[in-house]
Amino acid sequence: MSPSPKEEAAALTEQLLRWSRAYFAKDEPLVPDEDYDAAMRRLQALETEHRDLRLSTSPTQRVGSAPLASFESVTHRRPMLSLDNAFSPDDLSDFHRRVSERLKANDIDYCCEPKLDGVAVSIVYEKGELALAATRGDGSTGENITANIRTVRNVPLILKGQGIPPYLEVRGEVVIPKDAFNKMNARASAMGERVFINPRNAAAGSLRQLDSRITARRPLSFTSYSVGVVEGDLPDCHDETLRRLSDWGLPVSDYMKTVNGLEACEAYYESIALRREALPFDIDGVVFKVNSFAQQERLGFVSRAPRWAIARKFPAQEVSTQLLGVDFQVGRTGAITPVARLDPVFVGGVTVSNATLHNADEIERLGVCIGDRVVVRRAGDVIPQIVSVVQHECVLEGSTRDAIVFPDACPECGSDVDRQDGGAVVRCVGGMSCNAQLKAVIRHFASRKAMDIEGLGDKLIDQLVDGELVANVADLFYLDAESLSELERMGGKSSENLIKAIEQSKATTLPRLIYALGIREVGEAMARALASHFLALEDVMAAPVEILEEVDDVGPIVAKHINAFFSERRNQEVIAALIAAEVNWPVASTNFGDGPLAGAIWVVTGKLESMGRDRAEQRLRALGAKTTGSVSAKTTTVLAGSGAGSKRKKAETLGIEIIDESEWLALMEELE
Ligand code: I6G
Repeated sequence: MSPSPKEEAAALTEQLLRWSRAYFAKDEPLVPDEDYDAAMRRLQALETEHRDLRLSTSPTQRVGSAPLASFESVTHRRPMLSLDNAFSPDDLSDFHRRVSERLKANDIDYCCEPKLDGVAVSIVYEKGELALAATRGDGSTGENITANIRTVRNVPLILKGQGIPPYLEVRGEVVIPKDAFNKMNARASAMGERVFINPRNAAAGSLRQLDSRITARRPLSFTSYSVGVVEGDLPDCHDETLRRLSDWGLPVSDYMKTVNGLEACEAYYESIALRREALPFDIDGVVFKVNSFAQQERLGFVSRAPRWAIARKFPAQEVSTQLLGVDFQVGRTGAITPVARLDPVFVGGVTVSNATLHNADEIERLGVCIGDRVVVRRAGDVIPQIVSVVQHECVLEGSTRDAIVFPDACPECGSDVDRQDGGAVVRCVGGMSCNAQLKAVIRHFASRKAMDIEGLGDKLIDQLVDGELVANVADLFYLDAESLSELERMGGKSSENLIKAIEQSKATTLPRLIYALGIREVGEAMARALASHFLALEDVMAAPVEILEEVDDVGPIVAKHINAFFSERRNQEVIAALIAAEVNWPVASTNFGDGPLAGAIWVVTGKLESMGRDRAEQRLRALGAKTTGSVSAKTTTVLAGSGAGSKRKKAETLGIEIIDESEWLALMEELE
């Protein structure tokens, strides 16, 4: 007998919850995405047909709901406090001394966690069901963002397991992981939409949406870091409590560790500081908490912060300084970028004297003028940026507060400029007759991830272009050692080495070549997607806009850029000249199952830093490998990302080769 709609909906709900828990909480997908999507569509259809089956806890309710007029206020039953900060080893040892003195003990266990740079929220579960979510606000009163939090994929709508308190308030941080942020911004820019300044702003902006359907499209992720009001039983220490939350399906930090004493806290701080750049999300320090709740209670609070916790902050990534002036730089697509000249400041571990101001829109958004005191942010390897104006003041002697005026002509070649996107982007129309554009094009073409021509540095490119030895990228392959040796600081040996490096670069791959061409908005990932979709350069070149749009992540704007690039006669001539110079790449097989990994069976597990698992599997399949979701004796290799669990263990037991992400990326470089 076939199940009733109610039974079918219940079974689908249970299955979807189990799958999504495995995917989001444990990072171990149980089924392919297509199966998940099909089950979700079936449940949506059932709920549309039978309205009474649509429960607030249904997995279908994550897609967002009709916009709110405004957010209601929520008074926190227990205030959401802030944390005291430690900015130096001395501050941390003072904290430990205070704790030890008050507890009259030296032997103190601390639970350590990275401090996520996101948005603090409180989520209340009543009888195990998500009932209310609120922002921190001023600590006493926040905003009701329940509809938005429901859309965050790793926040369970219902808790599972035993011993769940009837009333449980969980507190934690909502962030957007760095990788997802970069993809989201790349997509936004390909679609011609506004990009976000950093992951924290993007997370905050996403939670502030009155329309939760918009929030649902943002890659938000929640990590629990403590509990608030709890009616029911919990363990008697912090780390056990977090483990209990995790058992109930709530995400907690993978990096949590309990240590004993001050030295171990310092070592934890150092180890996280070293891994900071490689972590999947932005952090601004680490938090140390006295682990025992009894000891926490004895320590109590001082003003608005607990005495039992401290945030040891990393050196500032944001500092303020004076904007001294603005230069205009011409990039490889002719875009003229305003670059701020700053009074040098030490930020994020280096001295910064320049920062990007992006474009005219950004200058208007910031309301910044020359002479203003501005906040500069430097995170990781990204170009420092100005995030806000502190105050409109002018301390430059004898000068006034000057508006930033875009040039009417290209500052490099004097060509006219074209104003696009409502004036936000100003572009030199000079093309390759503008030496600044030509130099930038060659720099990109020769760069490591493109054609990888070793030894072709900026100074040399300047000389090649200024001396009219090179007028396009193909000309590089027609240089000879004799003419090179006449250039400044280029002896016979260096010239020969460069010619050798240029010669070696001819054997390339299709993704590298597509990336090297420097098509607007086509980064490495998109070049790979184009290559694996079309397999042959001629097919990418001939593809109309509609066909290009079928490729992963290629939106209408990028499709137009790609099509326009290959329609340009000059570009066709340069590509013909590259091929005539014997630039070559392996021709991809259309028959998956052939290729360097033919016969191999791969399993991809855990979290990858550089891409999603789907994309990694696609790349393996394009090389002929078969990919499966579970490890068996037939598996040949397991690619284990961070947090890989049972699959890794099983592979170890079976003696199957396990490789990590960096080894895998190196292998891909070699094989693709
Ligand atoms: O802002 C915070 C970030 C991380 C916290 C926090 C935390 O624990 C890992 N813990 C507490 C208790 C508070 N703020 C108040």
